[in-house]
Amino acid sequence: MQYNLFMKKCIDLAKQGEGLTSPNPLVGCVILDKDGNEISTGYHHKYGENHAERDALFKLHNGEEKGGTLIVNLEPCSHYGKTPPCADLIIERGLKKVIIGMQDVNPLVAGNGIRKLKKAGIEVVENVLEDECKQLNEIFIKNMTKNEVFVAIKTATTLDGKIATKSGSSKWITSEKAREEVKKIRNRYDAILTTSSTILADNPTMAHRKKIILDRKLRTNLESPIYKEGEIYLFNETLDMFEGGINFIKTPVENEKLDLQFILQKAFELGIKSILVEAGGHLSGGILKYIDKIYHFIAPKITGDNSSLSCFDFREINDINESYNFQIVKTETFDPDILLTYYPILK
Ligand code: AOF
Ligand code: ZN
Repeated sequence: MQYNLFMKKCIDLAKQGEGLTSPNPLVGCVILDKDGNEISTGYHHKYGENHAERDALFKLHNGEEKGGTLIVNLEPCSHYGKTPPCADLIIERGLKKVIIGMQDVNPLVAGNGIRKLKKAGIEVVENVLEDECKQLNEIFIKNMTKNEVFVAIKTATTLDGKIATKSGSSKWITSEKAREEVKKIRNRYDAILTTSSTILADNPTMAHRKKIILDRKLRTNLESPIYKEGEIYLFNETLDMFEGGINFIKTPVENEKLDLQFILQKAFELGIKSILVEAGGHLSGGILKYIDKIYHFIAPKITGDNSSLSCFDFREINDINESYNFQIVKTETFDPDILLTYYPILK
């Protein structure tokens, strides 16, 4: 039997939890009865709530899952966390077969769930749509395997890679449709990150639960709209305190710039597992060496101005071999703009 379609469904179900499950993974689950008919679905709704497998199984009461198949994008857990092990529940409920997208990278699980199922005589099929499942949980994977925050950049440029004209006029480079997509992308990240330069130039609101603001010399007005809602982490070179609802975090400075590595490390310690950078060319350029992913909207416009601002503005290179290299994994259209999604290729 081909399980790809069911696994795709698990991924789609899992995405309903986007923005709500951090630091836990996105997980979806489909259950088939012994004849292969779909009888239940579930997903991990929110951090601390039932795991996907439990969510799907708890909808069934008459034992119709007995002898059936459970499909899930992440290995069922084997540990007692906020809930008892899903592997135990699957065994108890008498399922015969379990189809898994990827092994859990959480060291508490890491293959133990699969071993438990097999020991109980359940047939396990592994690595179905593994690449897609890994991409779905790329944040969780980086957090668990590297103990580091996942960092993405969102930028919006003209065809010639400019984010603004030299007078700074930039606010609406992309269309309404593209901006709607930006809201969805933001929602996947624990925090957005921006800089004093962007606040001073655009005075944006950037609606989000958590906001990281880099303002070395505390130049921004704390009454600006961006400070009005969400948890604020204000990285700067002098103050270290909590006041007026703002976490001021004193940050080391190098070459007149806040130390980005310190900031990312500190954010992770504060429980921020993923960051979407939405700033100008200097920060996007400076942070390039730490990033995991880029969302690049391109509007069909040309400013044709040599002194317009570039989206990644960080150094001069003379040799093309010194460039950062990327792999483009997706091209989408948000008419009339496009969105390129790409990952760095490590040299
Ligand atoms: C989830 N949802 O659907 C699955 C998870 O803190 P706990 O007790 O909820 O456990 C979290 C761990 O459980 C998580 O790191 C992952 O290893 C495993 N599987 N977690 O939040 C789920 N299946
Ligand atoms: Zn579980």
